[in-house]
Amino acid sequence: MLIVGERINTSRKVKGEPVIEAAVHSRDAGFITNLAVKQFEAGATYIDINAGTLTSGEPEALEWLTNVVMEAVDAPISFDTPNPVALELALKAYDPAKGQPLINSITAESERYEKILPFVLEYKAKVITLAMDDSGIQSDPEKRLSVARKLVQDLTAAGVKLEDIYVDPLTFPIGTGSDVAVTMLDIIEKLRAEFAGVHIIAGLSNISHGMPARKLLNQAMTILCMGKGLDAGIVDPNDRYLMALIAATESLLGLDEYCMNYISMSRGGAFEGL
Ligand code: THG
Repeated sequence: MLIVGERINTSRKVKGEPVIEAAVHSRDAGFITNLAVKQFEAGATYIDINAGTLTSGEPEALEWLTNVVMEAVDAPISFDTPNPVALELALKAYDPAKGQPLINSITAESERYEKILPFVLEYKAKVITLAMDDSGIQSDPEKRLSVARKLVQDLTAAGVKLEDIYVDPLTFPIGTGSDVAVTMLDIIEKLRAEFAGVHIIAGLSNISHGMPARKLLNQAMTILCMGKGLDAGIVDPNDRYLMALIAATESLLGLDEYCMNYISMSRGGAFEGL
């Protein structure tokens, strides 16, 4: 599974404190460097950066984060913003030698689609598509699926390769309705059946928002989604138990030939104490 490390996000709180936002405000490069290095060492392929809570100054903050993360690790970046100005400034600062950038995200909302698509093409980026349009987010799985389908069709018609598209079915907190996880699993299953070559990604930590023992819900949801065909996740790679479960699940799903990766992780000590 492609792991996108979620920890550099100004909305994240540690013990109730907005520590990431504070570090971005004070341009504390050491703090951000540490988050990037720890996630990379734990197996994140992409490092997501999100400065969305900054009401003003998001573009400069995202540009600064881009430079700090590039300095810290040899990993490509996931640019997590709906703001085209912030996205452009960050992409301009980005060195493609770090790998193909990931634009997080585009939607079928007409204005957002038109503003973001040129960056996907110009920077030959991978792109996450959120299944929402001008009517908002549909709770009906068939309707949400049809928005996802249209995005895949429009993007491929515009010249984006299927393998560069990451469809995001949208993860709602389980506290907002007891059917939201089942709906999401249903959408993933149908997407996988319809588009064999597309990637499916989700911000899995959203599922537990507002709940106790969040990690358990995140872990369970990640495994359920993988069973339906999810092949990428915006997750906390520093949750060792989650990373171990992902490796175990890949073996069980036949995605890890001869369990080579599972065995080598075990030999390397990744499961010690679990
Ligand atoms: N889809 C896409 N992008 C996304 C999301 C998505 N980007 C943002 C978000 N959702 C994914 N990232 C996070 C980051 C942190 C948390 C949830 C989702 C989170 N963190 C805990 C908190 O703030 O309380 C802290 C957990 C910890 O200790 O690290 O909830 O759905 N495309």
